[in-house]
Amino acid sequence: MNENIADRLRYCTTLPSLPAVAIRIIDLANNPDTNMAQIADQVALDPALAAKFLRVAVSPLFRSRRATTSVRQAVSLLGTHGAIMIALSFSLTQSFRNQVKGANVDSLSFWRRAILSALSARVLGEKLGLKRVDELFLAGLLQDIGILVMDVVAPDEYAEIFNQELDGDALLSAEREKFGIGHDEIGHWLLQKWKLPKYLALSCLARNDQARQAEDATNMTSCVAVSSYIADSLLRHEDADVAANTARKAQELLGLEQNDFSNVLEKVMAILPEIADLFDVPVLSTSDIASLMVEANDLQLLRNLNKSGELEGYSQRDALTGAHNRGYHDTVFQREFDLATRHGWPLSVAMLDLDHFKAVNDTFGHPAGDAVLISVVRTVQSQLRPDDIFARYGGEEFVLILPGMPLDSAVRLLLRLKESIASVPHLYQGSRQITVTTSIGLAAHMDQGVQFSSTEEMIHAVDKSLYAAKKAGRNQIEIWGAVSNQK
Ligand code: GH3
Ligand code: MG
Ligand code: MG
Repeated sequence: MNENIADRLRYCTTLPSLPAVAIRIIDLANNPDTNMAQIADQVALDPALAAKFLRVAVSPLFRSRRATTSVRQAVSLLGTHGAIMIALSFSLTQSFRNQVKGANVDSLSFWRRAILSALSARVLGEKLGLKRVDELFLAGLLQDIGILVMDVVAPDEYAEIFNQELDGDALLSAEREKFGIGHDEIGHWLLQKWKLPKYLALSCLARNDQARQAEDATNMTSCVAVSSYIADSLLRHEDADVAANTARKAQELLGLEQNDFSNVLEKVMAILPEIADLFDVPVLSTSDIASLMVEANDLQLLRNLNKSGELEGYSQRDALTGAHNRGYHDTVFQREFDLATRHGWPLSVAMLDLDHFKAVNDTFGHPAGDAVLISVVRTVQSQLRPDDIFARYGGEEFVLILPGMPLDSAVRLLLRLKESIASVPHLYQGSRQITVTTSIGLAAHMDQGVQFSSTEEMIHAVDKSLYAAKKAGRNQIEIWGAVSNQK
């Protein structure tokens, strides 16, 4: 540890200390023979804590509809482990909020972040089916506790950094630059000193990739890391980069796909008001929560609208082929593009243009051409997922929107589509067989380092790639970025 800070910590007389009740509860936590009655007795000694317990037991975290009137009942409902974690969450929060009053960091913004991380860590754990979700709550809550320590040992210098409201990573690097150490290591040191279980202390280092790997961290630590990114993105939700980074981390560290991830956000938002109230921390205003709910719901809502066909009164379908029409395409493309940009989800878009289609008309007649168009649409649609959008863009040009699909999967899908279009003998008047081939241009947004600035820019790229596919001899796929078509 940085010597200067280590000295300050050693001689600091104003470091937050553990409240008596927390010390006894940590002892209970470290003793495998602890029983529920012992915990209930400790909690009952502290009337404020006991009152919290009764409220937690009926909160949405535990979804209990049983009226709980005694601390013993509450403890048995929460289980030994749950009760210990809840007791520590409250007693530590309470004592810190009372003790660290004189310091300079904006304490409300600290606790706001702590509560968001705690709840997010817990909800992530539930989503992943982890058993120790109460521990996750406490781990999320305490992961940035080192901030309060830095604030006590170096009040003026530290507040200067903290009150800039940087996101988690930026804060850590600003600390390292100024003090040679980050609040993550200091928190880790403090929780060890307090003899909290090792995995709780380790949660302070969750955001540090190297420490996480070196310490042989569990899924729990990764949940805590992602919870901290979620807190960043909820507190700075107008910043699309932060949101995109969070979704990426959830994917990278926990393998959470976009739908699961938006469920997590939805759930956090739904429970947040009550938890914030329990901890007496005004986390976000009601209107903030409302707008966040809208963002988290965007995707689901869009999907539902797709299914019920109510998208803003558009007539969605092309009369000849039954594919989606251009107007519908434009609306959906814009929404999917915005969602992908905000959350960092990949979005692949392809444009398909049938080859030498004029010749089909000239050879077999216009009605035969129509029949081929219908048959091509049917062939493609039968191979798509429910959320994919296949729209007729113009005459014999189609656009395929593939939400959440990275480039390599899109290439595989399009190769299959290209082959099946070419191999289907499109029937006309029951007997005439017509075959056609397709040229395809493809681009992926928010994948492999490619990010377009607008739908126009993206569709232009797709169109350019299609043109390159035609020029290269037709019946092939060109990928934006992979060839010399980027001018
Ligand atoms: P390529 O794309 O390979 O360069 O050649 P192409 O012959 O397909 O050229 P282009 O895309 O310029 O021509 C499109 C043709 O598609 C012209 C038009 O007659 C035909 N077409 C457009 N819409 C329809 C339609 O609704 N029904 C029929 N039968 N033909 C259509
Ligand atoms: Mg064309
Ligand atoms: Mg054509």
